[in-house]
Amino acid sequence: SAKPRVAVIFGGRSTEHGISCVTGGSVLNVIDRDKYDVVPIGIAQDGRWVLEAGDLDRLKIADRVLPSVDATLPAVSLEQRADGTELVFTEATEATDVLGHVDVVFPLLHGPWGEDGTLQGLLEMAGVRYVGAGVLASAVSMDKGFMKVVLQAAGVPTMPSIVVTAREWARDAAACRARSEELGYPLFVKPARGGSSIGISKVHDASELDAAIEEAIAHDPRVLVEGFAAGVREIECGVLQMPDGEVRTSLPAEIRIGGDHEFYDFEAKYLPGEHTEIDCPAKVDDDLLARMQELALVTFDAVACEGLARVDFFVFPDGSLVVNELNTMPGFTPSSMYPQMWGASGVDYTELVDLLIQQALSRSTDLR
Ligand code: G1L
Repeated sequence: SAKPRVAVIFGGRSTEHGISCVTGGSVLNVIDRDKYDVVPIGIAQDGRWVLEAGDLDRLKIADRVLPSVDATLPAVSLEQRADGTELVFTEATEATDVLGHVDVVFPLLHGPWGEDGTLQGLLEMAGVRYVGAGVLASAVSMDKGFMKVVLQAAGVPTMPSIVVTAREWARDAAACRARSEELGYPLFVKPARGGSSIGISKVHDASELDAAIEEAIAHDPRVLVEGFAAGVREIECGVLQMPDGEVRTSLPAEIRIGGDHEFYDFEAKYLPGEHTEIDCPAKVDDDLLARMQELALVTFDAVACEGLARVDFFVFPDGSLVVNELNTMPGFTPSSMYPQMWGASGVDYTELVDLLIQQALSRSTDLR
């Protein structure tokens, strides 16, 4: 058939395997089957690639348990064929080519081997198009330390920070402590990579610094020590590239953290309602809105992002802005912030998924 074939890839070897499966289920649920041929591909927790069945009910939270990819499903593999530059998915258990060429991949994978540019690199090598950010933008925005370097070079305001590596810490912890303390307490200490909030601590004084750095090093040998922004509003903005290449920004949303949560941590993120409140759209005046949307675009371009991004800001009481992070793979269920912000801006979830696929299909597979 002439329908473009879309492979939705989800699961993966990450702590957010289950979230990724739920997201895969949501995306698969809204892709128009009259317009696209859809191939659901799961990556099991052990890294095996399998062909998922058409049954999408399985990819839902049931009795508070997240779904996972079943490694015993038929295995699929990628094969580069002499007759074409496109990716070929071949069911490994049979000689027949069951899937054939794939026109575009929708990669829903978090953390290492997914969000960090590695899957994107595999797809580039195979000459297959994919939704979202490319290799460099994915890798840079995954690493909070390198992200700062790029944003600062582009003149984008960020919170002051330093990077401490495991090697520097082992060689001269006192020097690392001194560099950290120049930022002033309280501090945030975070593993440089890793999307979720695991390994992050808020450090109130010198007595807590060593443990926080060691905890973060246990998750990543590169650690970001960052100044803490007290009394700021946390506001986010969606960026979406249209199939014609134009880049648009959404209305922003605000996260208000309550209770005993000192920041938007893992629990606050995944148990919404209990600890956080979301204002979507955020209550911002026209001036703040315009500055935020402009800075979101500058940030998107600074990392040469493509397709989509969620840009997270801190807004100081005087109205000044800093960029906290750019997320190339934001939460993407219908109730997640990014789809909600586009919903408030007139683009519903079904249309959002379609626009992202169309944008990816419009790309060239030549050197770019
Ligand atoms: F493909 C997109 F659009 F670029 C994309 C990819 C991945 C959007 C959003 C996500 N998000 C996720 O995969 C996840 C946050 C659900 C991973 Cl656990």
